[in-house]
Amino acid sequence: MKAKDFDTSYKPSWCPGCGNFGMQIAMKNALVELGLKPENVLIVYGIGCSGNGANFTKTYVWHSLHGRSLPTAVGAKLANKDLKVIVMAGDGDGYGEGMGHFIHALRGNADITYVTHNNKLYSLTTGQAAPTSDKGTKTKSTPDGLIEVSANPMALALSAGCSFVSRGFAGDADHLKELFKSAIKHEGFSLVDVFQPCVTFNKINTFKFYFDRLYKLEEKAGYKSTDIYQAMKEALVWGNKIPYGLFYKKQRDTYGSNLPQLQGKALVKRPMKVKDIKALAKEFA
Ligand SMILES: Cc1ncc(C[n+]2csc(CCOP(=O)(O)OP(=O)(O)O)c2C)c(N)n1
Ligand code: SF4
Repeated sequence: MKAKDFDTSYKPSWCPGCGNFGMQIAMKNALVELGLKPENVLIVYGIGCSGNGANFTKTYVWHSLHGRSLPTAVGAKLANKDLKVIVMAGDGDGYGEGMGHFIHALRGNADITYVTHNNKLYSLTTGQAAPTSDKGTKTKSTPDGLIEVSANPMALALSAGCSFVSRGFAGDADHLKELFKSAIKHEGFSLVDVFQPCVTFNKINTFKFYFDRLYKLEEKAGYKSTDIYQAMKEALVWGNKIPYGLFYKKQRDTYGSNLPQLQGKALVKRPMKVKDIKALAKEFA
């Protein structure tokens, strides 16, 4: 497979320079290097500029509802455990409308990879404040500055038991590709929160903003991604310096491995006992 084998006939409609391009390239290259084919992979998208990737990506795709990409993906994985299931959603989608699903899916350690396009805004709807926007940020929806402090996806994920917690940057596509590969290979819930500059609406968190501040945890002397206390300390760092890379990883039972009814063949590959689905549906009408 080559990266272009994961392209559809549609040309991406993202603004020139958008961080979504770097993420798209990194994901396609990760799939190629993992030896995956389009038919091995389901990508569930949320709604937003990020969600429009559903039109530009040739795997199985599901363009779900805003905030509902995670339960959709968990359901798909339970039905067909042979698929690699990846979610790609906006930060507004995942940490706003979808926040409850986020915490509970990672507590359960469903075997899926969750990639967030974190541009610190609601971008498709033209730049309103998102849960990840910083306190004081002025947007169309917060003209006098945001009152709330921002949600911290790394700290939230660590405290709720996520077994793979990482942060990438759309401006470092090679590093992001490696993170995606590790996350997809990880058995359990893997989070890759990606700084994805929105060049049209976010004039603060630009590519330069991140180039000036980011340091790689993989290069930090003495950093161990098996130590949750070190990980939490780094998760709370935000300012002139900002960490990215693999914060924390720990192997534990996946949600599916604890369900006896899922052992053996994938559910979708077993013979169907119900022949007439309409009769069954009537019971719930
Ligand atoms: C339940 C629901 N609420 C609101 C909307 C309207 N809406 C569509 S896209 C969007 C913003 C998306 O922002 P984000 O999830 O951060 O993705 P981005 O566009 O930044 O990639 C909103 C609020 C919707 N489609 N569904
Ligand atoms: S509005 Fe922002 S996030 Fe959306 S495509 Fe344009 S640059 Fe990208």
